[in-house]
Amino acid sequence: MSYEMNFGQSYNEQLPSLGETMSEVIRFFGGQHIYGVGGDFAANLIAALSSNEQGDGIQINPSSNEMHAGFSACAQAEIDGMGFCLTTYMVGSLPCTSAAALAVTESLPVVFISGAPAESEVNQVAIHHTIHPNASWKAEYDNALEAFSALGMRVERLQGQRVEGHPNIAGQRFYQIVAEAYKNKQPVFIEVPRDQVFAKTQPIKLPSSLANICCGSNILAGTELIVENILSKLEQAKSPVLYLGDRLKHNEKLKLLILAFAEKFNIPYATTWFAKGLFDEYVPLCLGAYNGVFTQTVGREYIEKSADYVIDVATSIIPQDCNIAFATGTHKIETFENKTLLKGGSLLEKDLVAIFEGLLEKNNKSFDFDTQFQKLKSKGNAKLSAGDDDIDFNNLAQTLNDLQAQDEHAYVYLPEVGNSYFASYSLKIRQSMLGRSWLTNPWYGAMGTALPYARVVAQRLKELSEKAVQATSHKERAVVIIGDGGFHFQLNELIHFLKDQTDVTIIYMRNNIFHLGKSGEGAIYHCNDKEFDVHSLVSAYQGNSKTCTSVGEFKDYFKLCNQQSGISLIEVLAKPVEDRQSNELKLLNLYIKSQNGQPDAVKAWQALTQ
Ligand SMILES: Cc1ncc(C[n+]2csc(CCOP(=O)(O)OP(=O)(O)O)c2C)c(N)n1
Repeated sequence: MSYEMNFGQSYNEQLPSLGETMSEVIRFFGGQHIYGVGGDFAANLIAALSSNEQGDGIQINPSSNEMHAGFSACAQAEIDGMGFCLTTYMVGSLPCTSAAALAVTESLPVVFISGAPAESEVNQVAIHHTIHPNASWKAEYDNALEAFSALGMRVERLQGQRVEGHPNIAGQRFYQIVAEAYKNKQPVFIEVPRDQVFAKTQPIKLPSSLANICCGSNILAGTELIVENILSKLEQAKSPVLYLGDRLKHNEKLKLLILAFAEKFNIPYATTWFAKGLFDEYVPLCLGAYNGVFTQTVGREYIEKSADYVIDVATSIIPQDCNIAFATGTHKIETFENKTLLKGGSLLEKDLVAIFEGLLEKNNKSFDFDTQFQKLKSKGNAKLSAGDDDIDFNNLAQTLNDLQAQDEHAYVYLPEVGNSYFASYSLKIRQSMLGRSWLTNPWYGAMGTALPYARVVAQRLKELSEKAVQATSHKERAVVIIGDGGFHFQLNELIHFLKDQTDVTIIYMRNNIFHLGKSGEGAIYHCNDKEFDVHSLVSAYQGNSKTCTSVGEFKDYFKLCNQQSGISLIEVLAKPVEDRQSNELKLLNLYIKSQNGQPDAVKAWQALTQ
């Protein structure tokens, strides 16, 4: 064991343990929290990483199960920039594969850390929690590594010293794998043998800051020429538009540069569906999210009728069906001729940063966006719901928009996959302290994430409001919109809102079935029972709830929820019928019917899209 033999006594005395190095690395990457579930193989890791008496460790938050821990780590990656999940070996890590697949798809740097058998345990005997039927003649130890690897992730089991006196590089490997997640915006999976947690490892010298972790500056050549080309196109244009994709999610620097560019030239910007939530939609230049016929805003009219040049930034390489208006042919930007594509190919989008820095150095014209937009705006005023209308998916977004318009505090929306997800594209969002006010997994589309996500949002809002200098009458609020099927997927996570003493409003869109995608009357679509009393459930969690039937009643109770602490739930009795659907779903259903050749639908679709 002795390093002294090799590098001398003073070197030996300053060696940290692997656990200490891991803790230092996690905190370097901004991780103050880990979401997880314990177990015998993770016990040493938990002891080594937990907050110490000086409070300079990490807070380990227990989740209801490992999949939820993984989903909460994904939410953490969305809002904190990096997520951390800790589980035990196999039984604990394998349930995280679903969250890991989400993280791969949504480009989230999440570090999945799993305990593992001690190096000295391997090859001696089959180990509990491994995949080992009683007829096996050989023990397998690597199934979790292989499972995560099959998702296309970088995986590694850290290893200790092989020969006495040799260096132990486990700490350094941990840093390198975590840094890789950060640079590539992809999850990684790391197993840590339990006997290595307290073993000494070679000390590492962390970079001075995250900005210095890698890759030098932009190495793609030709920036000057690209900048000149964009400027000359701007010179010709009257009504340019920036179209922004979700690769901006984790690049605050680029986001700020683009905003500065938009302001300097007075160019409006829209996002893809997947980048919704990144920008304050109350800012005059922000046109909201655009997705062809599925968008019902004045911003869409501007894009389709006025725009004559599009700068498309940080959108995906391959067209993604739901982001290009479900291939209905109505996504005008997808087929726009006069367009510059800036996809970004460098790590941390350094190529795009260089281009926008270049553009900002130039003095160019300021476009007359405002008068053009005002003209369109005065024509298309949204129809407000009467207060005595029944509240349902058809008027939910408008109702919430009315509430948000009158409230300076942002609602951070967490729409769950199902009808709620589609309805949420008509929400107009304010900027929140978190930098995100609409959070889901829009591309992967996994049900079961809204409460694990909302837990993280509610925790961060609580921490930030406690730190805020001025106490406000009420704070920003996490608002979950969720079907009953989706709610019942994950309601065990509610216990953590009670335990964490955090606040959330849950809009429970109850229709007693898994409605979205329902195709038939089979038992499989029945996710609820009409006798189920959601109010008794909420009161078990010490929350408040009410069934609201009219728009007016919903508004009054929603405002009251904003003042209440803990869990507030609004039950809406949603009718699974066509005219109660959100605009987005009505259109999607119409399109599907017209594709199926139903004559009325074909006519209606043509009228809509001509
Ligand atoms: C993990 C997962 N399982 C299944 C699906 C497929 N799916 C999408 S929406 C949906 C039904 C949603 O029902 P509910 O939550 O009740 O909301 P509703 O559509 O009725 O408003 C299902 C099963 C999915 N997206 N993710």
